[in-house]
Amino acid sequence: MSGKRLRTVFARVQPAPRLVDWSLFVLVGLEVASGLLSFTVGRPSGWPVFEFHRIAGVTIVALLAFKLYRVRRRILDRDRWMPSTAVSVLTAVAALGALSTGFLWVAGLDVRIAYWTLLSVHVGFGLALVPLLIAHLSTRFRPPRRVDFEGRRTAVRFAGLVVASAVVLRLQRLANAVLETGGSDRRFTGSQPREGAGNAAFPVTSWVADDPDPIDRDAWALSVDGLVASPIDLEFGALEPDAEREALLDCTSGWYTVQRWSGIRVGDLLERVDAEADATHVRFVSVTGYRWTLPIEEARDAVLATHVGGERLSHGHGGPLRLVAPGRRGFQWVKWVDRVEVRDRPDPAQWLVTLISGFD
Ligand SMILES: Nc1nc2c(c(=O)[nH]1)N[C@H]1C(S)=C(S)[C@@H](COP(=O)(O)O)O[C@H]1N2
Ligand SMILES: [Mo]
Repeated sequence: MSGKRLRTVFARVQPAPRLVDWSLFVLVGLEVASGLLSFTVGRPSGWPVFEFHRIAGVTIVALLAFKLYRVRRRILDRDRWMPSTAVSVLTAVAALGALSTGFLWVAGLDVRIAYWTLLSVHVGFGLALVPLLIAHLSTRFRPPRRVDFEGRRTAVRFAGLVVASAVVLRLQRLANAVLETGGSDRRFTGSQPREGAGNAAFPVTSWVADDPDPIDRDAWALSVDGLVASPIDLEFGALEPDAEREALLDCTSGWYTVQRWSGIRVGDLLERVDAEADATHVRFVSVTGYRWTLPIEEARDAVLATHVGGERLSHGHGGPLRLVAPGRRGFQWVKWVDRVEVRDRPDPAQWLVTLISGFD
């Protein structure tokens, strides 16, 4: 097809500019929301969050193609540059960065860029896109017009676009399976396997910046307190580790590992201190202040591990004691635990605390 023909076809099929722009805005918002939400999903029943995120990502590619085609001269023609063009270009770069890393990740590329996994870079682009898109929108704001959104044809076209995106994703998955890329043995979360047993089998990961000095086991003690009849301080030698549990750790940076963890069952610990009747939650606190809270029934079943794959937990993996919370994402598996606090309510502030605990 000649360039001219292509342009005519493009001009004919492209939706109204405001429809494209506002759809992009809404879809990016939904992507940021579903991407962040996906961080909290660790059980297979939550798969729709991930599928939605992927399908909407493909839909954005199509809409962004229309958009970039439409504005190409404003960007390529230097005489038409305005101060706001810089913001527009940066917004496009962040969007293309998020899309390309997302697609390479889905296609099975499993590489690190400096310290970060490809998936973490994707998250970085996505988060950078939020302020850029808001700035871009404030410089180039055009209110949505009813006429651009009305009509059956618009609705049908849009539905067609979404269906086409889902089909593209299916074909992509088929290609992964046929080509046996790293894309085929991943979890529903997109995470890729790290095989083997023990400390060396999987990476040491920090959620943001937690990096405490190695802990001296002889100076360390675990305190169990809060809504309990008899709080205790347990030295390492007094832990009596006798529980064992196979559990899957799934990090939001895109890898998972199945390990045999051993240590103490939190339920045994709670019996030992005699948790009170109105207790509903259990908070696990790290020496760094990092913390996470589980509902008490779930907590009973969790393990505070001293060992992984038969080896003493290394410092990097949270030794002397770390939380093993099956079904939860990795960032909730608190490392370097030195306090267990029985409570009668959840802990919304934990979200903020996990982000800043590494800075002092
Ligand atoms: N105290 C503390 N616990 C933490 C973290 C952290 O930064 N600080 N990182 C979490 C994250 S994001 C993951 S994926 C797991 C990683 O455990 P690993 O380093 O043993 O692989 O620990 C979690 N526990
Ligand atoms: Mo993680």
